[in-house]
Formats: sequence, structure tokens, C-alpha cells
Amino acid sequence: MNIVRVEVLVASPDRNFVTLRLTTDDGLVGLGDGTLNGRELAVASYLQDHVAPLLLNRDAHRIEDTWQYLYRGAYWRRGPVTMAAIAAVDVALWDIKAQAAGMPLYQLLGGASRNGARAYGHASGRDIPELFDSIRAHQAQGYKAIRIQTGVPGLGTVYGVASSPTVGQQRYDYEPARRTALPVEEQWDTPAYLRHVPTVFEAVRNEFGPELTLLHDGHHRMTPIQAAKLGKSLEPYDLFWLEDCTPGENQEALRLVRQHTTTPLAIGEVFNSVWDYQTLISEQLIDYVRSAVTHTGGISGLRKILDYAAQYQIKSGIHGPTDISPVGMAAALHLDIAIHNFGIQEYMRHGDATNQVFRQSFTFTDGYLHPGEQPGLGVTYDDQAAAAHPYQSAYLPVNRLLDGTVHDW
Ligand code: EZ4
Ligand code: CO
Repeated sequence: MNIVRVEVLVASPDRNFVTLRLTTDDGLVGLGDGTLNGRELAVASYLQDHVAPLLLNRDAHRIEDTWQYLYRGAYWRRGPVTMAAIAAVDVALWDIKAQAAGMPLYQLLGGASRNGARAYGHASGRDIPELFDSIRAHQAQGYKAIRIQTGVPGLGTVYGVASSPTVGQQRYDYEPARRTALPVEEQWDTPAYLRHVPTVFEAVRNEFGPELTLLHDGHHRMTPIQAAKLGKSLEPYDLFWLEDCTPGENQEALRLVRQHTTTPLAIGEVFNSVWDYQTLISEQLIDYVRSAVTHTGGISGLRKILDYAAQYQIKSGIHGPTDISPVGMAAALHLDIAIHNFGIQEYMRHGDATNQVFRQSFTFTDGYLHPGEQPGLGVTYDDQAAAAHPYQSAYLPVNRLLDGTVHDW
């Protein structure tokens, strides 16, 4: 079963997506997601110019060999562009293999370990009343677990907080990256944030009670001692996790945070290999692995990380924002259903334009996701719908302190 056609598809239905489509000589078609938010064309070129010639006439069944060939064979290992490109190939090959077997992909990963994958959504508000409306809208959609982000008094727009209070339609205003020619610059002040966040969680617990599962994303903005302080001050509100409290590069930073708080810790959406987790997992400094299938070398790459994490009672919390395409989401869901150490799945929901290009068979019912029973991943790509949405240059925002210093985010 050889690969006879390699297509790199770039389209912007609501936002840019890079999709790899592989066709085999017996007519099977597999899809992989290689979307890297704000740097999409780098992955498209890596795939088109450097990977496509290596795939033609390869046996589509040899997934692990192809993974190792692209990882070891390139000499330049790791990095987000490389690992997103490898992910696109890996997921497309798993899609093909599962279709060849006539089974949904999770069956090839060991079969179902659960009936559904518990999902969390993103509630946000510029202030508490807007936040409460957003939480209620998410509960009405079935979510039992909700990430909480709010504006900070004295600061302008804060990343991760929808600028429009339209109930049920909360989307970040960087979706799709606000379509400005250059990155939007946001303001940040960590002391103001640290003073404000515990009051938000107190208000949410008072209003919604103890059973609602709550999460929070610190977006890499704190020093270790600031993160330790926040984790400690949030303990009374019983978070499911505090995500990305410190910048991702320094694994040792989490030691200090861990020594000071029992708030569970999650990190890894900017990671791309098992080496980014070596200290974090072996020293049990985190509770959840936040990597995306799309940015970690695909199902083969992320599965290795999650199996390693499982030995240390660390669970999955696979990244699932809207810049992961429905192909990347479906791949995550097949893993979620199959692995033993599943924790939770992020699910922001795509908009209508995205869903028209990527036809999906996964479902969201009563707070739980399921990949469906179609052979393969269960996602198809509509070329005609995609043609109406050409690539548009778009950037993630940049974050500056009040004095103008560029800050982590
Ligand atoms: O900023 O996906 O937890 N989710 C997040 C996301 C990320 C974007 C970056 O591309 O933090 O919103
Ligand atoms: Co995050």
C-alpha cells in the first residue's frame, strides 16, 4: 500500500489551517494536521519542499519507520516546525491504516478504555458578570469542566478573554488573530493579576458551588515564586489544574512551585518532544501533560510521552484550542479513548466555516467527547468549501509590561 499522492492544503476557514492529505495506490485517503498558529507557512513549506518527495512510493503501513526516518533522518531533531510536520504525516498514516483495517483509529491504539472523553471549555469575561454569563452558557452546552479567565482591573485586553459578551458565542478576539497586518500588543502586570485572580475564583465558587470543575491558564507569565504564591492562594478553590504557570523552557522552575502548593500543575502546549518533559515527569513535578498531537510528532510522538508519564501517575490533558484543526482534535480523541492515563480534553469548539471544510464524526454530548465509529479518524476535507477561504497572514498577539518591556506569554 504505497503513497502515490502528497498534498499540502492551506486554508483559512475562520483561521489558518495546514492539512496534509496522503493518497495510497489502493485509493485510501488520510488526513494529518500540521497547523502552527502564526507560523503556518513554515510547516507548509517543510512538508511540501522537504517531506513530500520522501513520502512518494513509501509503504503507508510503515508508520513507526516513517516517523523515525523523518525524525532521525533529518539530523535536525525536534522543534515546533519539524514536529508539526512529522505529526501531519504520522496522523495521516494512522488514518489510512485504520481505514485499511475498517476500524475507528482508537481500536488500533488498544481499543476503548472509557465511554467518552471528559472535555473542558473556555469561559471568560472582562469582568465578573460577563464571566458568570459565559460560565452559564458553557453549562448550557453541557460542559462539566470550565477554564476561567478574566480581565484584570487597570489592564486593557487580556489574552484568552473574549472581547464580546455575546452569550454562547464567546470567542477570543485573536480568533482569527484579529486580522491586523502586525501582531496586536497587549499590556500585562503580574502583581495586579496575582491580586485579582483569587477574588475571581472565590466569586465563582460562591456562585456555582463546589462541584463544577474549574481550571486556569497562567500563560507562562509568572516567575517560580509568583507561581508558587498563586498556586497557594488558589488552594481553597480546588482547581483541577493551574496551567503554564512559568515559561516552558525551564523544567526546574516547577520544583519550587511544587514545593509550595498542592494545586495540580499542567504544562506543555508549547513543547514538542519527550525531552521537554524529562525532568517534569521523572521528578513528578506536574500532574498533566498539555501537549497537542499536532505539535508533538503526532499520535506516535505523543503516545510515547503519555506512556512515560503514566509510570509516574501523570495524566493527559491534550491541547485542543481552535488552532488545532478538527483533524488534530479527532486524533486527540482517539488517543483519549484508548489510553489508560486519560485526564481531560480541552475542547473550545470550532466555528461554522471550519466545520464546513472539515466534516467530522466526533460528538460532544453532556460534557463528553467521542471520536465516533467511522473507519480511520472520521474527518473528511471539503476542497470546495476550503476554496472560499484562502490563507490570510495572521499573528498571535505580543505581550508587554506597563513600562513597555516585552514579557512572557
Ligand atoms: O494560546 O492555542 O490552553 N490553551 C491556550 C491556547 C494557546 C493557543 C496558541 O496557539 O493557551 O489558547
Ligand atoms: Co494554554
